Amino acid sequence: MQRYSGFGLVKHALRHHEDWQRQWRNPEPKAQYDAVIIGGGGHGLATAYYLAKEHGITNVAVLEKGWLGGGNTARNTTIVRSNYLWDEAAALYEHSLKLWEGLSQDINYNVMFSQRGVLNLGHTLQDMRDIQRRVNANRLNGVDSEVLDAKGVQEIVPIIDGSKRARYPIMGASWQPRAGVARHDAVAWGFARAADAYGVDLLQNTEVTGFKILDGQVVGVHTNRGDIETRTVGCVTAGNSGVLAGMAGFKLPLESHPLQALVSEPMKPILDTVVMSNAVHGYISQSDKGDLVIGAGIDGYNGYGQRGSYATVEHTLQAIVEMFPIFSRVRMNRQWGGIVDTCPDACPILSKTPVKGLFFNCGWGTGGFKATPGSGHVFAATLAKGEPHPLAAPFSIDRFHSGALIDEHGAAGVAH
Ligand code: FAD
Ligand code: PYC
Repeated sequence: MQRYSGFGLVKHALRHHEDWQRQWRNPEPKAQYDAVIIGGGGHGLATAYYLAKEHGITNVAVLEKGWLGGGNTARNTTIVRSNYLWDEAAALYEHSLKLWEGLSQDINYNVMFSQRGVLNLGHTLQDMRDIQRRVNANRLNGVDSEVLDAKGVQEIVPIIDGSKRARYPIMGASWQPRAGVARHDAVAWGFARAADAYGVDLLQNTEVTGFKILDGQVVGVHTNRGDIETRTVGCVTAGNSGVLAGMAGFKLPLESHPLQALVSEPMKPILDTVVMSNAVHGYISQSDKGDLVIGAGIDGYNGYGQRGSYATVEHTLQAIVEMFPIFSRVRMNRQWGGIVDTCPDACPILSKTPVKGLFFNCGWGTGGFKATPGSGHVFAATLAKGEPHPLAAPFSIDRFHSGALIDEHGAAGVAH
């Protein structure tokens, strides 16, 4: 892996943008791998990286039907936090947050992780009771979390409308100082480059079209580039996971919905933290380029189109302008959508399946970006050992039979 000194960076900045070194190889598929990961998003790439790094399993392919990071990974609003209510979820997301804190160094790629803090606003007495409960639970689990009153919110975000005239006046917030944002495509590229350096084959434009299953054991996958043999498959396909489960002959309790985001024209620095409101349904931060990064709620219908409806954009922008009248004349530059896979309890699935050797990592819904390193880390251990990592065990599909659901609707960034 090439490391650049300060001088090297200046040299590259002055040079024409030519002869760039490829960040990863572009190999032909082999006939057989020890493990195949389906889905070249952040979670799939992180899984491949940790399989190689932590478990010495390097004869691995990541099969991606499009381009690496082109799914939800590079379509999200990049919010990273770990302030979940229940012990199982807090442990998983906090594990991830700890990995974020050393990630740029670990993969030698600047993922621009910025711990600028996240505010989850409360607008009603009931919101504030829920915030108090969640902050207490967070603190018991060693997750940094505080309750702020309205004045405390205004001190952190002076430009927010803290007046009583707002439709939903701000009564306070939860505040997680270690939370923040990261550059999403850099996360995919960084994991890709680091996995490739261990010898993992990253196969883009390679779509899985079916599974080869013999006596209840997966023995390979069919792809548009031919068949590949393997006895270990990790399926990490987010909004397409229901489709992949169908190919393997079982159903998962998932619904796929469009979720959209938008960015404004760039501005001088004005907002140095992340503000989220479930009640008015909008969240906002400012990127290092200066654009406001704004997220909406899901579109209520099911769909696989990577775009959302205009009505949702309108609703979200109303919410943002209501909280930040100062932004009322800012122009929006771009808008896009992803397909999020939502579970009934707003928690992910990290699980064995009825097919031996076939594992699923999905159901992250509207909130999986923050989990990227942690999810990859525990899923790699699960694939390597054939048994769930202790942090993954509560997220098995068995919970939908046993009733041991982990209801994180309150902590999910976007209601669904
Ligand atoms: P993806 O990045 O979607 O990767 C799955 C990959 O599988 C895709 O690249 C797809 O092409 C590939 N694939 C599918 N089918 C096949 C097949 N048959 N063969 C081969 N490849 C296949 N989360 C947060 O934590 N914070 C946020 O602020 C946040 N904001 C969001 C905002 C938006 C608008 C959206 C859409 C999502 C947001 N999320 C957020 C959720 C987050 O983006 C996802 O949970 C996370 O990125 C999922 O990562 P992944 O690697 O599992 O999926
Ligand atoms: O899970 O924090 C989150 C989130 C924010 C925006 C979308 N998801």
